[in-house]
Amino acid sequence: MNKILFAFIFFFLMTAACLPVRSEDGYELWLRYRKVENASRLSQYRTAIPNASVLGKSTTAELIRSELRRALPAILDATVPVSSDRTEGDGLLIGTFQTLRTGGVRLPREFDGKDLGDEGFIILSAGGEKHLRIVVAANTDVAALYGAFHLLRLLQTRQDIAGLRVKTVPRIRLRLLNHWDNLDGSIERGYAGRSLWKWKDLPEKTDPRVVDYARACASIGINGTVLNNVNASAESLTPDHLKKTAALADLFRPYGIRVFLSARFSAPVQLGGAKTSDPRDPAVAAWWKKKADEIYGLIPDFGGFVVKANSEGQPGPQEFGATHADGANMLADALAPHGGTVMWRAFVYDAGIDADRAKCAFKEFTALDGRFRPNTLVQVKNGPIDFQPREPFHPLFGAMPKTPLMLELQITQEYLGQSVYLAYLAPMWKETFESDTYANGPGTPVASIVDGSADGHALSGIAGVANTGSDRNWCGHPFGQANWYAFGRLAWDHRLSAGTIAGEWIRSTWSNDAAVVDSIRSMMLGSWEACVNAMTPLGLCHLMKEGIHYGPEPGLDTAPRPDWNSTYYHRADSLGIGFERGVSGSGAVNLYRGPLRTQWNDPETCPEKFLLFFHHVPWGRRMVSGRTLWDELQARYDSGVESVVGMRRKWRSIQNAVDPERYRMVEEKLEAQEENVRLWRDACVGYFAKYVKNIR
Ligand code: BDP
Repeated sequence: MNKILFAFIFFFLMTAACLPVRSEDGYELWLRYRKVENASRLSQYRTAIPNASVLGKSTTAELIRSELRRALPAILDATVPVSSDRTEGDGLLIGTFQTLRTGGVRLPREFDGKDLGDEGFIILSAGGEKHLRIVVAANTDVAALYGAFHLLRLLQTRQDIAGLRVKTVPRIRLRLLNHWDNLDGSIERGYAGRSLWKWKDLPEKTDPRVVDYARACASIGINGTVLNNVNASAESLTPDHLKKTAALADLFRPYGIRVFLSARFSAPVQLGGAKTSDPRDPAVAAWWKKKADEIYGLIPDFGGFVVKANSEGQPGPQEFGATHADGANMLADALAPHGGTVMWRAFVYDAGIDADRAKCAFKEFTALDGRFRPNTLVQVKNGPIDFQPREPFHPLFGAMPKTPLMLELQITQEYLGQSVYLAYLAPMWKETFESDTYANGPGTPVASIVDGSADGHALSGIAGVANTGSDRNWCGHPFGQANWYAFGRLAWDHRLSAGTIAGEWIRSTWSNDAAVVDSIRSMMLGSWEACVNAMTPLGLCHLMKEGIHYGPEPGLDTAPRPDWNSTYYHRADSLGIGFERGVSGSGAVNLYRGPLRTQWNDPETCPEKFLLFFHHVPWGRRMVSGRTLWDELQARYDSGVESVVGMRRKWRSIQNAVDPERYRMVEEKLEAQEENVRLWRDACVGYFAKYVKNIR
C-alpha cells in the first residue's frame, strides 16, 4: 500500500480511537437510544424488526408509533418504517388483542389476555434466525405502551430477542410519584432545581419537557402523579388552579398517568363556603362533594387526594375532636361516586400520644383499622421515624389487616446526602419489601401487605417522593435518575432484584460495555450501605443538621421539639449510646410480631444494623467483629469514608468509556461527597468521644 495512504489511514484510526465519547447532559435519562455495538446482535434486531406496525387509532397508539420512530432507527441504525397498518412481510406488531384480531393476527390460544388486566402485556417472538417476528399485545392501549417500552428496554440492554415469552402484570395498582412541589415553583426537599410544572404558564402553555417526564414515567409503569406538596396550599383547589391541573391531566392521560392532588384539610374555610372544616359537619361534607364534582367536571379520570393531616402543623380532623378516619371518610365519600381514592398519610407523631416517636402513628392508626371507607388507603412511610438512611420497617405494616396500606418511599435524598451523594436506594427498598412482618405467620413480608395479597385487598398502592426538577439532568445527580427508575420498576414488580434493575439502568443510561456495567453496578450496589455507615451506622438515626438535614449535627439539642434533636435519637451518655426501645425502655419492640419482638428486644440477638435503634448499649460491649461498640462505631465511620474513596477509584477507571460531561459531573459530586463523609466521621467520632471513658 502506498505509504502516504497508509499513514493517513493510521492517523485517522488513531484520532478516532482517541476521540472522547460524545458529550451528554443526562437529559435523555434511560430513554437513551444508541446503536447496537455487537454485529450479530444488531443483525438479529434488524432481521426481527424490518418495520413496525402499531395497530390502533388512539392517541396512545400514536405515542407508541412516535416512540418507535425515535428509538428504532437509532438502535438499529437503519430505516425502520413505522405504520398503523400491517405491512407486507410483518416485522414488529404492537396492539391490543382487539386491534390485532381485527388486523388478522392470530396468537397462540394460551395468550388470550384474560389474566392480564388492563395494565399487563405479553411479548412473544417466534421464527428462526432469518425470519424472527415479535408481537406485543395487551388489553388496553396504555398496556401496549408499557409493552413497547419493555421491548425497547430489551433492545437497549442488548438482550437476545429470540423465543421471547414475556408476560407481566403489575403487582401494585397505584404506582405514584408524590411531588412535594409548591405553587410558587419551589420544591420541598427538592435538590434538582425548580418544579417541572410551570403553573404561571398553565393552562395556556404546557412545557414540552412535561412530555418527556410523562414518557419517562410511562416507560417504567408509573401510572399516577400527585402534583403538589403534602404541606398543601388550599389554592391548588381554586377553579383557576384546577384548570391548570386539568391541562396537565390532558397531557398525561394518553401515557396512562392520572393526576392527583394533595388536599388541605382546612380548604373549605380558607377558600370560603363553610364556617368550619369539621368533617362531621354536613355543610363541610357538602363543600367537598361539590369540590369533587367540580374537579371531575374538568378531569374525568382524576385520581384523588393525598392528605397530610394533624402532622407538623397541618390542619386536620383532630382539631374538631374527630378522628383520622372521620376525616378520610368524608373525603372518600366525596370522591367515591367518581371512582377517586383518598390516600391518608400516617406520618403523625403527636407527642401527647407517646414520648417515643416510633410508637405514635402505630397507636393512633391501629385503633382505626376497619373504620376506613373502601376507597381509602392509609399511606405509611417505610420506617417509623422519617426516611432515615436505615430504619426497621414501619410496625403498621401487618398491623392493620382491614385497611389497604400504601407504602411511601422517598426518592429524593433528603436524609441521604441530597443531590451530592451517590446513593442507589433499591437495596434499601428491597430490605423493606422483604422484611417479614409475621402478620399472617412467617412469610408475610411487607411486600405482601403493600401489594394487597396478604389480606386480599384489591386496592393497593405505592408512592415515591419525587427527586425531579428543572435541572437539565432532571435529578441533580446523574445517579439520582437510577432511583426514579428503580422506584418505577419495583412498583411494577417488587421481586426484581436491586442488581437486575441497576444493570438495566446502567445499560440504558450509560453504556453496554461490560467493564462499565460491572464497575458502575458495584459502585451502586454498595452505595446505600456506605451512606448508612458514613452517617448513621448501627441503627443510629436523625443526626443531620437541623432543618436542612445535610451534614452532621450530633450535638443538636435546641430544636423546638425534643424529637427534632439529634440527642433525642442517639441518647449518648457516659454509659453508652442508643435509644432503648426494648421492654425495659419505650417498649416499641412490642409493636412487632412473632420472633421479631423477642429477637429485637435482646441486644444479643438484635441485628447490629438495628442495634442502636432498639437499645442503649454500653460503649465497651463486644460486637460481632470482636471490637468494642466504640471501636466498631469508629470503624463504621471510617468505612463510610473508605467506600467513597473506593467509588472514586472505580469511577476513574472507566473515565474513557463514558462521556466527558457526565463523567466530570459525577467526579465532582464524588469529590464533594468524600469531603462531606469525612466531615461526618470527624464530627460524630469527635462528639461521641466526649462520652467514652476508660473502656479498654
Ligand atoms: C419530612 C420532611 C418534611 C415533610 C415531611 C412529610 O422533612 O419536609 O413535609 O417529611 O413527609 O421528612 O410530611
